[in-house]
Amino acid sequence: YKDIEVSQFKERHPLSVLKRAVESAPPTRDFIGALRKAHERTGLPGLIAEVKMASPSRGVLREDFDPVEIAKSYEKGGAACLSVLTDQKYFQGSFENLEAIRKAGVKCPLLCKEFVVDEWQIYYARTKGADAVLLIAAVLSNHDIRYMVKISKMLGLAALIEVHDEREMDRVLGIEGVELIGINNRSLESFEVDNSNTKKLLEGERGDLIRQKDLIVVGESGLFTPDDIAYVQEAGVRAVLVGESIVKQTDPGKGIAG
Ligand code: IGP
Repeated sequence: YKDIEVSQFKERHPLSVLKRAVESAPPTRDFIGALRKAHERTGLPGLIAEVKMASPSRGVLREDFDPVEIAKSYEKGGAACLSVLTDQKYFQGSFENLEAIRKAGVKCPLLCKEFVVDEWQIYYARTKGADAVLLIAAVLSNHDIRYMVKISKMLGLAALIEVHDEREMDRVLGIEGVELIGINNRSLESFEVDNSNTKKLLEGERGDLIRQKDLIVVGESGLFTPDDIAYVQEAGVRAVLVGESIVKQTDPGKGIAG
């Protein structure tokens, strides 16, 4: 993911124009609050259900992909929040999908799933209806994360900071303003999934610090069965991010219950 290109878009929508658009944009919804509430209400991890057409490891996930229908179905099925892939290059997503879901009257808070490397993308996401953005520790410096968390908050967006290993977790735990951390169980290099990664990163002093700071941790990727969910819950997550296993169901909302 080192060749992320934002320049063409940027020319079409200069930052100065986006800043003005943000001023008149409707208020955002409370992404973290929705996860907390779902967890408190059910005692189970709050679900972030992902609207994803394709992935580099699995190819096209469903031929009849209709982002708005899937989003509505997730909401009906009880998802706390939704994640919408906007990355085009690897996931065949789009900002149009994000905007269409928002405009269709879906009330769940929306995470913009994009490889953010430039603050411009955060402003753009805000104008397209996002309530949260993803920041991947593996591609950003500590300085960038701190700065982008600040920009996100200023725009009323939550920031989900994604980590893969102990080093990234320790970096992120030291950054002021971080409230929501995602542990990705899929390696960005090999695409292998290992749920014990979540457990490993939440053990011992790291887990203590996370509880002390009352951070919300999201278990991400490769979660398919109720046992998988129970396992990461036991490890200490209060939310999960699920894509493939539910997007593929005939009725994605019903897939949540299963
Ligand atoms: C969902 P899965 O295995 O349930 O489809 O995974 C989500 O975790 C995954 O899509 C993801 C992702 C990312 C995609 C996690 N982090 C960063 C793109 C970029």
